Amino acid sequence: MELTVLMNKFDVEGRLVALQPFGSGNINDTYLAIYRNTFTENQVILQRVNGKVFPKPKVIMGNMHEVTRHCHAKLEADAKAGRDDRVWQMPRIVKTKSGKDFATDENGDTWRVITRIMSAHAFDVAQGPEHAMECGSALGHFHYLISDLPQGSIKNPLPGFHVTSGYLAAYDKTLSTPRAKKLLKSSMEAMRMAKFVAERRSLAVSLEKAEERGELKKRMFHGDPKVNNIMIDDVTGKGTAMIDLDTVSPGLVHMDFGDALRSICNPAGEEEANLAKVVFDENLATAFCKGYMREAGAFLTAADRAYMYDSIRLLPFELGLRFFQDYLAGDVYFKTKTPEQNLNRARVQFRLCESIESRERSIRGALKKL
Ligand code: GN1
Ligand code: MG
Repeated sequence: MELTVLMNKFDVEGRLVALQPFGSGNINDTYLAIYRNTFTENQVILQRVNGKVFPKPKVIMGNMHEVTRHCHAKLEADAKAGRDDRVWQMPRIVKTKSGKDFATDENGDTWRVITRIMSAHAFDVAQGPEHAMECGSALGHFHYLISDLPQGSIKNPLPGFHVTSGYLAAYDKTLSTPRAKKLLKSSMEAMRMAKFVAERRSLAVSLEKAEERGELKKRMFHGDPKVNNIMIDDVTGKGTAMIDLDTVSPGLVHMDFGDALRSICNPAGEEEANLAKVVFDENLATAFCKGYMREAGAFLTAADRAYMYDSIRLLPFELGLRFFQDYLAGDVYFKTKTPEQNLNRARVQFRLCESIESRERSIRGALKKL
């Protein structure tokens, strides 16, 4: 189906004047659509939900409906009460002309339209400590927003998501395929990375074990709070919204904390080719934590705090493992433009993990002061 025909199924005021690819997500296909009438303009985001990654796109949309309904009500009540120093925002689902939350094309693919947060941008890398602090505030505030979203109202969007032991099992299975064996044999770099994984297997499950022992409890998490999913107001420079709500579900908030830090504290970004540039920036981490604690510090338990370092170390390891496994499996999950892209993404995350390990004492010290 032509994109414009698809777009026309949704109820947006004005005439469609532009429709172009947008953003840098690794999973869904995203477009910006601009509508105008004589007086004003409407900008919305059109997205195809990746059916290979999300086997049940309808579940994703049902969850998004629940999350936005819950959070919009809370945001409006807080705004009325004058609780905050800014207007926190969250995208809204734009209905189809027949009143549905999504449309389906002739291939059975699910398409949705959401509002764009205007006069705000997300960045692919941290711009400096102030930006990092605003990212922390935005994630902390988001955790506050979803903290009382009933766990039963959300269906599992992506079974196995952020279950590191499951990623290790998938990796082991891939390792035994002829394709992976060949790739490993022909590349010293890939061999080195396999060794890197092997040396960290037991540490990779530290959070899962803490949860099994009952030390850590599931709460609502975002699932994908990387820097380019955090919208910053163009005018004030303050955080204004978390976007990409597909994976909001019950999980350990540590996964969000670690994921945000692995993304924000690596100013070289996820696609850097020069590994020498990949370092964990502790100044950015301190700034992020300051913002996060201001919004979310009150509901963190002593046990939550005790596992913060582990989460900072775990998330780059886990993402590196996911990229590496996908490289060995033939790039079936993450979108790629070049054959070695997933391998390089994995190298970056593993390098970041090493950088964190070499700073363990200092990071733990800083965490204690929070
Ligand atoms: C994927 O939605 P997107 O492309 O921002 C992935 C995240 C990774 C991220 C790394 C559902 O996120 O887990 O951290 O790539 N999302 C899913 O860039 O797997
Ligand atoms: Mg995502």
